[in-house]
Amino acid sequence: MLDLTSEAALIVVSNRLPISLRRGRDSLVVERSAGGLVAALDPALRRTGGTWIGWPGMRLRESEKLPSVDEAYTITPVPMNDNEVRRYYHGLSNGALWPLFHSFPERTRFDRRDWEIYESVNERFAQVTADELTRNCLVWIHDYHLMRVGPHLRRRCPNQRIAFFLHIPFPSYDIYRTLPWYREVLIGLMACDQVGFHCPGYVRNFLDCAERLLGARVDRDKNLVQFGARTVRADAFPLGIDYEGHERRARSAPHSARRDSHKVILGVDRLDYTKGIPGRIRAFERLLEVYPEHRERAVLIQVAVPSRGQVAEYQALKREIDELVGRVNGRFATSEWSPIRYLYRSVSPERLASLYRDADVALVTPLRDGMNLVAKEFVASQTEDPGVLVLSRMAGAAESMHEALMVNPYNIDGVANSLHQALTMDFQDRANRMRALQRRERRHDLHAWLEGFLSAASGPAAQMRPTALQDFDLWLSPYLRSDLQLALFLDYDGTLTPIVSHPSQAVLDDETRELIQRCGARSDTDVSIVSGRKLDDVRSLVRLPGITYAGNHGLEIVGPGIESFSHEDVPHYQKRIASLAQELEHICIEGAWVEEKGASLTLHLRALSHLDQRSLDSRARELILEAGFQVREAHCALEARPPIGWDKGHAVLYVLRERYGPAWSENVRTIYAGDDRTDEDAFRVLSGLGVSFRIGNTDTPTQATRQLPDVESVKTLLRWLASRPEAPQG
Ligand code: GDG
Repeated sequence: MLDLTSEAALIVVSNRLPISLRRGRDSLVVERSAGGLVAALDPALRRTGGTWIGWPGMRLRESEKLPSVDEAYTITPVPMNDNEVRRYYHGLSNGALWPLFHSFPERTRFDRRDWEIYESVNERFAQVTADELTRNCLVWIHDYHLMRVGPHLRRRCPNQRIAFFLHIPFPSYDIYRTLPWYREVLIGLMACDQVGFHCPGYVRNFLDCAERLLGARVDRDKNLVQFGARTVRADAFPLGIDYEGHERRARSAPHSARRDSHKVILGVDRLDYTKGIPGRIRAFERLLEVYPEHRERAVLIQVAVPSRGQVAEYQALKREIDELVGRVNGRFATSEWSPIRYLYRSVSPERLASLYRDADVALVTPLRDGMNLVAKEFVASQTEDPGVLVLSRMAGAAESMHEALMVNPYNIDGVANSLHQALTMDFQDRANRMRALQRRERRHDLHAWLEGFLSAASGPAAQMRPTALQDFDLWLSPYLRSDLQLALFLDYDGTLTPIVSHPSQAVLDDETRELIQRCGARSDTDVSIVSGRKLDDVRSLVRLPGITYAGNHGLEIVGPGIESFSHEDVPHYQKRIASLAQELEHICIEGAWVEEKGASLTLHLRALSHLDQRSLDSRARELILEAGFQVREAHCALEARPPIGWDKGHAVLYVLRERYGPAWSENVRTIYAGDDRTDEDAFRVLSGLGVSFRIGNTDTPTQATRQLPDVESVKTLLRWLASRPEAPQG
């Protein structure tokens, strides 16, 4: 377990820093940022010390440094240029992810260029973070702006403990899958050790998406996801507020000289379409229509803090609210009373505390909200005559604040009725409800949240139970049919044997050989080994008769009942590969070596340091391309392949057509297991037609149906296939 009391043990990474910069007349001016995230994390870092990494909100000039800030922790800025702010922040984060994650797919704008900049800005955050790491620290990434930091950081620091918290909802599978980069974003979270959400419902959505869209293995009892060899824990940590701080501020906040004789209904939000402000105003209008006794007796005070003003959607929303406020005030106002007081600005914490304390009703009606802290702050600030909370069921806060009057913000009549109920509720009922709400929020406050998240994130690493036979029952039983033959394709290195430093050490163990033999001996199963190795090489390693072998990524194929295949262009490229091999050997440094494989070759880089790999890699690529071959990446290796347009996918199709005819997909079930990028060609041709497994870790999207962690789990697959009941003959 990490000790987070030690110095600099926590590194917080978020889009914005707890301070914002502004260019003053002759120097930079530092201002503290407001908002839920800062309120939550600042106390954590003050307690543990550490570093907060984020964007300072403006572009620093070359010569400018961040002014020194008297903080209990270090602040490290991540620079961004205007185009990056436009595409990463306004474009992808707030124009695509924000609406999608709040279940407004019709408001999303997907632009590939935004995505590319999002990816590169996330990589920069990862680089800055990697430079700040101290021994034994915890990196805690926040929110939807930074969902791709994980893999970039993991690549740089494979053993770093990384946690992530999402402050907004995680949408359902049906909505989430419309994101063009759904795989990349999920893989981004899979690089973390602990992922946190506000509510159990968001955790469920995330687990569903990981299972259905990535083929990850999910344990819903323990909230674990296994993706490749990584296990990620996903839990709900409902955010609380600094309860005592709000209570204290409410007790000392000034009372207005003229106590309002009206009942006050309060709304406080960033001006955002998720917050349901227009619906709230309409519900108040309906209240005045249907319950005229509230005319001249109730006012709605709506604080709307300007937000994301550059985005067209937000400008349109502002106009809509202006018009609605004008309409309702014009319709009902008298010379003594105006029904809506609309404050389009931020108010000071003291003023906010007075507003919270003196409100009779807090009207919190988001159409969707990750949590909603306003509801909680209102409750903590109710230090005098108890008021009533009217709360949207669509806010995460509704999952725990049971004593609020719950409303559906889309049902305007319903909200108006609940408002009436709140305004006319007797003292005893108000006091009972408020006491229960306060007790809960006091107990589950910000400190409890921090405690809970940090102890989970710094606790022992999660381990999923090994892949078991019952997993394959679930995944394969619905697919396989007793009246159809099974074609089983297996890659060799990394699938049947672990990746080792030299290919000659990749020897098949007896148990695996026996399992393959048992599968091959079944009358209902045909086994093929598909490898990048030379045909003779793979055949002599597996040493099993009666099965099909495809060598050299399928350029050569032999097997029972099919015509042997050797691609017609192979002899031509065989001649040219020898001279390329010589050139590559010439540039090899110690630890790198060339394996000739007939018409192709592999440059092995496994034994080199990361730095040496990169420098040799780029020189080798040039030589391979100059020689007229294609470059393919493999596990710590580069392959030179003849530009023949033939790969493992073609090989699989050749075997399937040869053996089962052109309409093979109606006559046979197909399973393919492979660990490498070269296996992606096979996954692609089988997508929708067969089941494929990608073995081991990958931080790049795969076309495979499912992920398996390791060679051991492939053995379990073989054991399941070898021992499943055989259909009676005849
Ligand atoms: C995101 C999620 C989740 C508002 N107006 C003023 C002001 N505020 C403060 C409130 C509160 C914060 O801003 C708003 O927090 P919310 O939770 O209501 O909403 P988001 O900003 O959308 O926050 C949300 C949150 O992250 C935390 O995870 O709950 O679901 O969307 O603290 O007090 N503060 C001051 N003046 C204002 O005029 N001083």
